Amino acid sequence: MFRRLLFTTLLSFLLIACSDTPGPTQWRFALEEIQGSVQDAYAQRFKARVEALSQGRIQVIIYPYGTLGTSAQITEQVRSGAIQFAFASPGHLGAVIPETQLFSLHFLFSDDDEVNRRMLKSSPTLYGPLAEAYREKGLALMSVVPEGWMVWTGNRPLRTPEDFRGFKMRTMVSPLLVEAYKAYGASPTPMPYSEVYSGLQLNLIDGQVNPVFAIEEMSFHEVQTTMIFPRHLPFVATVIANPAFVAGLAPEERAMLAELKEELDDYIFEVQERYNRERLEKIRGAADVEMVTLAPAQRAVFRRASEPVRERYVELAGERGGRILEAFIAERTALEHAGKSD
Ligand code: 6CS
Repeated sequence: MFRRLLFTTLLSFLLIACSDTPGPTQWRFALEEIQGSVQDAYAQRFKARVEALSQGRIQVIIYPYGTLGTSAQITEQVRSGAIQFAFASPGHLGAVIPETQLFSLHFLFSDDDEVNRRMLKSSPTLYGPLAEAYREKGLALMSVVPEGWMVWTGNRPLRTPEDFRGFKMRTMVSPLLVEAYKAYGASPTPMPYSEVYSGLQLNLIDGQVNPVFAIEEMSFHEVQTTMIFPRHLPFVATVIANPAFVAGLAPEERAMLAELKEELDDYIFEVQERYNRERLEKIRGAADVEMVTLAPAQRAVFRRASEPVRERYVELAGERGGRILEAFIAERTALEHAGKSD
């Protein structure tokens, strides 16, 4: 009797397990940043909206930095289709897609944040020829996302290129970033994000560069005495997806992603501004960090020193890279002039 009951129970468990009541489709989204970051805010909102709009048919699983490996490994997982979505910072992707190193060129963006917001949201150059370069390397470019102006940190102020002499500046791993800091006379030291804190602590590097929110959440300010605000480059990340996955989506799912891109672009612009503002206050309250804002004349010296790096970009990114750079500058200039005549 007991044996028959056990058999029937096991059989019903097996039938339930094998029944074809479908569970939700899972979309995996990997981050290059930890929980509480700008990328996390983007992915959390993406998850909430996708799950609501699909009425639970799609479930989004978020993998914060540290769960799936370095930026390069995450990108590879998107390319292979193991995960569907990820953030990929051009600062790490440049060795694979040289054209994306456009976002590593200092003093290329406008001083006007509204111009930059509009460029990143809908520039025909970024979503045209740059997206084509991503496609050729097996990645779909879904969006280009701002994360805030980059700030240098060190144990001394960096006000002139002379201050950079012999300075071991940690950079992300794209080749052009190395050139960018060599142009100031520094000794650039590329390394993954996860090694920066210990690198600073052990004096393997003298400084690093990142937006304020990241400096705070990665605790870099605890092992540095000085934050320098040069407004030379906003941190830009790209959202990538597996192209075969995107091509296989139903038309209404693709339409949902296109709509969400617009919505999330506006959302994340506001979030990154708030996170950078709030965390600067947090750093001021928690640590005795010297804050140095470069004056226009000091920025002009760095701007001049950075100019030859544009030629290097064209050498690395080729003819299409050259066209992307020219078109980007033309678009930016047109938006700046339009803004002045409003
Ligand atoms: O410095 C880095 O490597 C990282 N910084 C930020 C703000 N996001 C991701 C990236 O890997």
